[in-house]
Amino acid sequence: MSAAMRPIGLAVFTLTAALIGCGDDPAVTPTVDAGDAAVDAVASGMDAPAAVDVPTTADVVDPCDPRRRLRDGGLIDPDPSCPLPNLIPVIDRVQIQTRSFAPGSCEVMEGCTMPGRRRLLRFDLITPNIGAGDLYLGPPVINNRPDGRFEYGACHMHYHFRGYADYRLMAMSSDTEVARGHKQSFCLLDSARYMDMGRALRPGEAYTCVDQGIHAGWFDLYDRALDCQYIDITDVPPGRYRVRARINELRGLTESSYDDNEVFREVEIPATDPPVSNDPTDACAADADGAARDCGWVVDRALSCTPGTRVTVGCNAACGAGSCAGNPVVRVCAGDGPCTHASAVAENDDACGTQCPSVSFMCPLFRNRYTVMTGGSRAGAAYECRLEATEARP
Ligand SMILES: [Ca+2]
Ligand SMILES: [Ca+2]
Repeated sequence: MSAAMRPIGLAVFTLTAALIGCGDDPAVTPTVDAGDAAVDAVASGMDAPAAVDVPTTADVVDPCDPRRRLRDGGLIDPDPSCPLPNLIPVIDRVQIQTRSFAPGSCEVMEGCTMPGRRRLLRFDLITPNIGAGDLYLGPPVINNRPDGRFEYGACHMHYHFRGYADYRLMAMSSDTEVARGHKQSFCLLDSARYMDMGRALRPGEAYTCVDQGIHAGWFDLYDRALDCQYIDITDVPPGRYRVRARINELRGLTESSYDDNEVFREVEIPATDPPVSNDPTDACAADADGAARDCGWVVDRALSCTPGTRVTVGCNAACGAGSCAGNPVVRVCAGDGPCTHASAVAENDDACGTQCPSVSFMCPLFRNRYTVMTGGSRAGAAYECRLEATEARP
């Protein structure tokens, strides 16, 4: 960061964009043993390994601080006398879409769907932590010893918590299962606060894909535009059904309640697909790449800037702000809300000699609000984009 650039005070933010879950086959074997101290723990599993600050005895006073567990060699279950997390599933933004899959695509190889034209029931899955304690998993790999509860997605190049969510399509008035989704694995992280619960997090405090968890009062969002985030309904006749989502079925995560881990949402499956919209946050109807596409985007957040300054926003350490893993893209829109390629203020795929994106633009004198969207360079693909914004006087 040059001397002329400065963080935007409180507006400097770090937010981790969504990631993908696919693949039931564990590419790793459980090898964690609790004996060794993990003081030099390094997270890997993303293509850019990140150092993780593991607390020592001296700097952890709170015996319920979940981070202290890292010292004991990785993931161990929390002390039941400490405040526990409680996850609940919420289904949102249900959408029906027909799209084509190429043989050899990630989603076909990982068993989510089949080659050819397929009809999909897509939806967001939001999992708020409404419990009193933080959910903390830490890095998927401690000293290169993967925890058995994580799996490595070869197509997506990072670790997910195995079998976190299970999706079924059920008949309206019976327990008959009509269609089944892929058992979805998640990278569990802090997407945003849930209904004003919890507390604001300091920059860098939010959990990410390389140091996973969900703070109390925060939620993880799995966007419907992501790979494998659907039930394939190609062979399902039109009619009314119920979508069922269950989380943490195997209780691999310790919660204060398991009775609230199932949710139903009624859906109408029409005979033909609804008209295609121009919403850039819709999932892409075919394979799509690059920053100019108008599908498969995730709205990250809206921000303010100081009119007349030059704003640089991105997730690219080489350009001086933020960091990324995988291969993301960013787009900046004027005002609050998403925008298309034609109306974008700026967009970028790769910058400063890396696959991480960064853009610069003048903060308009008449309108000081902008919205940042992110996505995988290949629509639906895994990425992590920890955005930061800086302002410089021209
Ligand atoms: Ca629960
Ligand atoms: Ca990129």
